[in-house]
Amino acid sequence: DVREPAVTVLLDPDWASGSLVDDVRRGLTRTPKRLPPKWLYDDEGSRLFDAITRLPEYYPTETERSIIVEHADDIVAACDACTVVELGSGTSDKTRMLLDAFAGAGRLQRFVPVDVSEATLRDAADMLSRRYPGLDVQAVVGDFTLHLGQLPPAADDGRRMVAFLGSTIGNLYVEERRAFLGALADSLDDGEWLLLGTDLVKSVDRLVAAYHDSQGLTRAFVRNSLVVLSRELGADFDLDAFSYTPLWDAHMERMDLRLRAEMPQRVRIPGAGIEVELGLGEEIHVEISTKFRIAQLAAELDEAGFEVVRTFTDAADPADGDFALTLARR
Ligand code: AVJ
Repeated sequence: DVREPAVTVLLDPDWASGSLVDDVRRGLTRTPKRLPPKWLYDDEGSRLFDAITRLPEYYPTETERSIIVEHADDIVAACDACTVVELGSGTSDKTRMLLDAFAGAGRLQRFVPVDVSEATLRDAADMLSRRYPGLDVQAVVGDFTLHLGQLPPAADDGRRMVAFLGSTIGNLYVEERRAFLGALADSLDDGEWLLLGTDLVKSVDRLVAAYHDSQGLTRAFVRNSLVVLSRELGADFDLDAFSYTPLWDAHMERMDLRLRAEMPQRVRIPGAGIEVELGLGEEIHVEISTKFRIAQLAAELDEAGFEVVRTFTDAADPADGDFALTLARR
């Protein structure tokens, strides 16, 4: 029996416009200028990101997929969850392999995809309801930085596993990451689970190549943030006057993706009611992509109230892996 998915909308209808205006006002009037990466994913940005994940230089997506393929059964066997929550679920593409493993073990009762895009979420929820007859799909239209306290409970007083894949956590600054992990731990009960995907520190050459691809897709993806501001807020950026400069921050161990003004300019952003000045060479920080070390990650999880149970990577010695999937228990 195919069950109709339930969809709970936690975002206000004007969430996108309201928080874009707030973020632009705050981000472009501070020094250095900064735009939060969530605004990269409009339709065009999502399409570009999808193309990036298929580039030979961009190893994280395929590597994470291979770890899930290899270890989905181990993950299911190592935890006792019957409900899977996925933060930033999108099309739930990689998660399907995980859900297959839970279903194969007879333990899949409820799936809770959480995403800001209602249309994508409804499509994914319908698809998954048909794929797993009897599965209780409780989709949540929400922002995982705002709504962790309102996640649906596990089915039948069981336990949940929150999957946060794709190294999306690497987009958060250190203090945001600490707040996020703390809030996530607070939102779970003792004994519930986290499955966290993180990209690992590796050679600078490979990291830079992954964010400076030869086809220019990453540059287009990062520049699209200015296109979004032009369309949504009427901003008059001179788009051709920005160069893309990805750099490896060796101290913070993160890729730092910025746009640099190659001509000084004054930009009007009527939708946000501001005008901003950009000096020659001034940069807008668009995204960070933090790379992790397994021991440091375990320490951060521990500090947030999680205990690492198992770490899966794509290498025989986890320390040599390109990407990690960490299973942790609250
Ligand atoms: C989706 C945040 C994991 O940081 O690698 C890819 C985004 N930005 N290329 C990443 C991204 C530029 C990606 N995450």
